[in-house]
Parts: sequence; structure tokens; C-alpha cells
Amino acid sequence: MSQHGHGAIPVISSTGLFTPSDVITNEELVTSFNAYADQYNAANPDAEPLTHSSVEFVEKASGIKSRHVMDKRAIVDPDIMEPRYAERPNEQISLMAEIGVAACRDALARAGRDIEDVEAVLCAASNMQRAYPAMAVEIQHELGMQRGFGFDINVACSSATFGIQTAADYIRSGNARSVLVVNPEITSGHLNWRDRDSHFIFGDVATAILVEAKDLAPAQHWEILGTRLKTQFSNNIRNNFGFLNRAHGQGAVDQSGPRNDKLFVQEGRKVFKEVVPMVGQMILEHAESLGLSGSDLRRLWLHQANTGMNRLIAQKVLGHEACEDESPTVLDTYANTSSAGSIIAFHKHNEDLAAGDVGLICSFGAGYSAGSVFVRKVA
Ligand code: CO8
Repeated sequence: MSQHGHGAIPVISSTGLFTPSDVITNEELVTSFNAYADQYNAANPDAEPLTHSSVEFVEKASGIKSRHVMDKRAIVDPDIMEPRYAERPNEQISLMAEIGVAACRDALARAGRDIEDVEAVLCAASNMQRAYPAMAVEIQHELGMQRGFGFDINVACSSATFGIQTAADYIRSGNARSVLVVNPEITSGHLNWRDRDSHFIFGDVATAILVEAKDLAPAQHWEILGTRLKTQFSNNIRNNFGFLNRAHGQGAVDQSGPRNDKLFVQEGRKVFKEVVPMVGQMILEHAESLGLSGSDLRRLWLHQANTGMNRLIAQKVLGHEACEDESPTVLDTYANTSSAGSIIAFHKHNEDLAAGDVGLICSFGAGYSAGSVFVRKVA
């Protein structure tokens, strides 16, 4: 599709956000979990009893106070504790595509961009609604794109930055001039709400990033100075849900156990300890390769998994304890939204910066995977 032939400087023209209206506070979540634990213990007197969850622990260990979800009712019902989304006919848009499209439309409107100009859609998220057709192709269709292409990218929490580098490479090579990267994250579908260790971690959201050739972009944009990706295999964050599950001879996937490996499971402590130094070092090396140091960075838009992780990473990068202005948090009201977290932080906290300011969008998570995107404001 290389009708352009020559490359251009890639920029972020705009971002978009879709936030579900339902909210679950820590208090509501813990009340529902504890009711479930009491019911489970009464029904299973010989089993290892389940221990109560605690609001204080959740807030202290993670920094999360509440999360948005697509459907609160069934999740907080101690008899259900899973979201309930009615299966849709093929003629109707799928749930993931629907929220992805909402985020894309927001990004397009903010850039004043006509859909006719967009040439590719990359749906980059930690889970896909189905195997095929690709979510990106459905989103492309729903947006009314008459040309171009779309495909899905899954690198767990780092999907968005992997999508940004892929889009930037299309711009750099001349293969496209306008690319939508979209991150619909319905994490409620693959979070085990019955697992005390992780029931508080995730929330639902969708974000979109419009990556374009500089000469096409609106006057105010963020020039992409450099992108870098890293992966390093780890079993400490896993979800073994997959198309071969039915071949294991155990029938349908049993989602009732508190530590079910067909849903999200992690060794949170190990993740914390191993990922913090890996990401800190990656950012510093990437910055140095671009001739940047910590003092050149006006703001960090970090992956939103845990306030403690972000505090340590920001300190290593900036050389001092970061204030909220230097490393904004959205985790408190959104929880961990996987790939969307750093994009929400960027979306909500970039307009106040001045022309010439340099910042960093950075993600990290399962794989392990990490991505860094250095940007400079042009206004
Ligand atoms: N209430 C009360 N106490 C609790 C609870 C609870 N809910 N849970 C655990 N405890 C207790 C434990 O039993 C333990 O007690 P004891 O000391 O007596 O044994 C104590 O609290 C400490 O437990 P932990 O060591 O587990 O607690 P931590 O301080 O490590 O905090 C965290 C847990 C918050 C999970 C922390 O380890 C963390 O944030 N780690 C990093 C996690 C992370 O960033 N993961 C990234 C995953 S994202 C990704 O890439 C996947 C994308 C796919 C999306 C999937 C969506 C569903």
C-alpha cells in the first residue's frame, strides 16, 4: 500500500478516550468479595477457608480506589462475580469494537481528521473478543474506512506502545500517513473477581492514538522522538485461556476456582521486583540514545499498574522523587486498564504543557514486555 514512497516524521496528532459509566469502589468490591467468601466457607466446611479482602490493603498495596466497568451489577453480585454481556449476533457490532470505535471517534474529532485520510487501524489490546475476523478490521469497517487495512496486536499491558511503534514505522517508511492505534480493554472479562490476590486490580476502558505524518498533522501535536520495545519471557503474569483449552480433555473452562489459570494470575511481588529495574534501565538507555537525560523530561506518562512501581521508576529516571505533576496518576479512579493506562494518563495530562516540552509514554507488563515512546510538544 506504499503509494507515498517516502517516509516522514511520525507524530501523535491526538488521543481519544471512552470511559464506561459504571464505577465500583473498593468498599463495594470488598463487600461483595467478603460475602462470596462467607458463602463459600459455609458451603465448603472441609476446604481451606477463604480470607476476607480489605479496603485498606487494596489502597495501600496498589493505590487503586475505584474502577470503571462495562457492567457492575453482575460483577458485585456475590452469586455471580463475573460480568454478564449478552452474546451479540454477527450482524451487530461486537462489544470490544463498539468501545474501540468510541475512542477512535473521539481521537478523530480532536484532530479534526477526516476518516478518508486514515489508512490503517491497529487494534492493540491484552485480549481480543474472538479469534477472527480481527477486531481491527471490524473497527475499520464501523468507522467507514473505504481503504487501507487493520490487524490486531496483543502484547498484554504493552500493546499500546507496541502499536505506536508499529504505526510510527509505517509513517517513517512511507507505507502510511495516518494510522489509528486503538486499545479497547474489557479486563473485567478476564479478571478473576473471586481471587483475593487480584480481584481489585483491573478496570475497563478504551483509548485511541492517532499517529500521523508531521505534514498532515494539526498545528498542535506531539512529535515522536524515538520508540523502543523490549520483551523478556516470564511466567509471573499468565493467562492460559486459549483455543486449545478444549483439547485438554477437561470439558468447558472451569472459572469457579479462586486461582483459575484460564483467567489472569500473577506473582505480584516478583513482578514488582523484576519489572521496576528492567523498565528503569530501559528508559535511561533509550533516553541516552536520544541525547536526553532525566532533567530534560517534563512529564512521565507511565503504565498504571501500581503507584509504588511508578514512584520507584520515576525516581530512577528523574533522579528525584516525582511529584504528581511530573508523573500523573489515573490508577486511583481507573485501576489498571492494561495497555490503556499510560494513554489515559497522557490523554488527561498533556494539554497544559508548553511547546518544546519533552515527555515519555511508557508501558510494562506481561511477557514481560515494555515500550517507551519519547515525545516533544509542538504548538
Ligand atoms: N486483602 C487483604 N489482604 C490481602 C489481599 C486482599 N485483597 N490480597 C493479598 N493480601 C495479603 C496477602 O495474603 C499477604 O499476606 P501475608 O503477608 O500475611 O502473607 C499480604 O497481603 C501481601 O500480599 P502480596 O505480597 O501479594 O501483596 P503486595 O504488597 O505485593 O501487593 C500487588 C500486591 C498490588 C498485586 C502488587 O504486588 C503489585 O501491584 N505488583 C505488580 C503487579 C503488576 O503490575 N502486574 C502487571 C499485570 S498487568 C499485565 O501485564 C497483564 C495484562 C493482562 C490484563 C488482564 C486483565 C484481567
